[in-house]
Amino acid sequence: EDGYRLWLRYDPIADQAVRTRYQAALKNVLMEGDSPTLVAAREELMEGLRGLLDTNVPFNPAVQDGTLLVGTLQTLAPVGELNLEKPLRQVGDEGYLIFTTKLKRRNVTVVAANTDVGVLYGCFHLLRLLQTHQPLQNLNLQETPKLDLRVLNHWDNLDRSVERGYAGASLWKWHLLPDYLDPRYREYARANASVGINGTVLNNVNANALILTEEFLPRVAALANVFRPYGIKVYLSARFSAPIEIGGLKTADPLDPQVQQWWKKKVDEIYGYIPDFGGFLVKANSEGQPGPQNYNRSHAEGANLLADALAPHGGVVMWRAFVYSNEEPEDRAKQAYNEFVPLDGKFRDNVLVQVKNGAIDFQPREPFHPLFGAMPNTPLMMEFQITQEYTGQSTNLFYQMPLYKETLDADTYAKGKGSTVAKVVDGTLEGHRLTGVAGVSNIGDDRNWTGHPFAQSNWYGYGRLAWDHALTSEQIADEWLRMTFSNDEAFVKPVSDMMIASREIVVDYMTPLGLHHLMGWSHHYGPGPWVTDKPRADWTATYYHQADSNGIGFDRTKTGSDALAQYFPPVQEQWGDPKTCPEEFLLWFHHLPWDYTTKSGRSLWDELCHRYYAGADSVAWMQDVWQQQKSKVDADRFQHVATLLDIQKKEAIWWRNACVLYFQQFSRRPIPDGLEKPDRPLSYYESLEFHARPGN
Ligand code: BDP
Repeated sequence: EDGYRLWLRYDPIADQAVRTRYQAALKNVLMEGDSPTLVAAREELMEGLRGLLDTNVPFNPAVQDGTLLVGTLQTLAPVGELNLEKPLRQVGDEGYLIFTTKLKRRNVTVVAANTDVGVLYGCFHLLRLLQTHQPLQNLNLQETPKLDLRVLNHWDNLDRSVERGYAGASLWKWHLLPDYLDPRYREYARANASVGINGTVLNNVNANALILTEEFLPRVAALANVFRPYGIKVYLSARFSAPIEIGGLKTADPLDPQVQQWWKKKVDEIYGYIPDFGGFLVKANSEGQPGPQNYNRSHAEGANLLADALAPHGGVVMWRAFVYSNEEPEDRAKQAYNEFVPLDGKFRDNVLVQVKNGAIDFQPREPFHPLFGAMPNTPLMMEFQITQEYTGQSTNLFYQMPLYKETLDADTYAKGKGSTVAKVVDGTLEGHRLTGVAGVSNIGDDRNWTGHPFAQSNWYGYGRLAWDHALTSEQIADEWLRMTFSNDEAFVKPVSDMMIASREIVVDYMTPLGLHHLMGWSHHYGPGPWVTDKPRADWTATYYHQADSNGIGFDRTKTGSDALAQYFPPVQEQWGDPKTCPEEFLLWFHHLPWDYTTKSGRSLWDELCHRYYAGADSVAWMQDVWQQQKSKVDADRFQHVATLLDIQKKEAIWWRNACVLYFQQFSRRPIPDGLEKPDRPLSYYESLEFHARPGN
């Protein structure tokens, strides 16, 4: 049991009663059509049903009681009166219906869609019902994804290193492509399709232009061919200066006709290899990457250059808003908004601006990015970071759905109450047709794909939320646990509770009360609240926590950077007053004295200590919860998770001790009674070097 099968485990259902019920409901399968996607769907069903039901389920019999009919309008039409036209009109290109009905007086189950990929998604859903032991009677499900582009962003380099990757090397074996197709490519595609992910950006946003050359394009095309039957389009990160680096031009100026011509030809060439190529993701004028500003052009002019080249082929540009100026700004949190809001309405129709969930950088907690709601004329694509750069890398159990949901459910008030970030992103607030979400992949060539066995839940959950952001964190944890480990209620409930709690626990021992950017220098592993005096102030920790003898926190109100002014008035009002600001964002927006009274009645210093200790103690609770599952989980995965929780416990104490001792220099107050004192001095924590740290 090495986790290789992810959540797509089709072992026989152990509960005899459940299995017998399913065997009666699904006796055989009627499924016509031989497109690659329908073949993939059929294979999945065959494998899934044979495995889960532990019996041979014949395909293509005459309709009888217990027949499963699967297909599109065209392939199901000859079967007779299913009346699919009207309901199918509601589900769109990727949606599907799953329902039970009577046909020729027989009880049948139907999976129907408008397209082959809709059928595939429907099959995965049906299998999920079985894997999670859901009843199959009286089904009447209608599913449509809420977002169009549901994309993974791989930060994979061409040498197979993965930026901020903690699960081994890149899956893409460029040196063996296009000839050798590693079987994992198909497994990857299956896993993505099973949750509805329909796009993948293969290479790092810090892009190497070589990916766009004829050396690499046939290799990209080979991957695209494997992914296509699973409904997955391939995209590439484009380096803005590619016309110079691989095109031999002297400039990459977006208004230069030669540059425009070069991109048009390059894009035509790409479509020659990959007829359904998705488009480009671009990081420009950000952290040293080249961009239009090198030529005094705007981000819109840069994005439109690529958009014009892609438009004839139906491709899109995902232009990242993760920018902060080369001159040190007064508050990095304000930069993206300042640069992008004036460009609203200036982007072509096939451009999405891709915005990180928060304005700094994927911290354990950030308030939603102020750009959401502030660019009504531009489709904004959400970017989440699935890989755990700032949230414990591959050693900490951190279930991210509560983080994603917190952002998606946040109210921007852009058009009055109820203008949630989710509505901005899904296009319903401003009526956008093009919508999407990106997740920075946590996948590598580790045998279990994601390093930490529970990190699989973040890949799974990201996909599920990308499909339907109305799902709850609890629903997703429940599904994933049942599919990945066990349907035993005595297992699912406590472990789900642990997953849900894990987010707040990590926040507490890393960055409680709205603190942020306290991590170790450069590798971002472990605590580094002392990080200071670096090439840029806004890469240090001291810049963000501002601790001094008076207090702690970044003043983003009018008396400080006034970043709050970028939010709509009701948000400003609530967050602008420390009394009404949610405590989880307190020190994000306010610099407060050490004796400030928090909601618990404790002083700010005591509360800070209390949070750090509560966070670290709660990891011991997670260890207990897991230990109680020993008899319910296979020994391999049980032990792997148990050991990682032991490591997490040590790391939580490390974070706690380092941060509390560091801030104590400024607060000059004792660690409250009853809390165990750190066993080493601050200097010890400051001296730690991590040569053995994971990833890069
Ligand atoms: C930061 C990472 C860096 C990425 C950058 C980005 O530290 O490796 O290149 O974000 O998103 O989180 O472009």
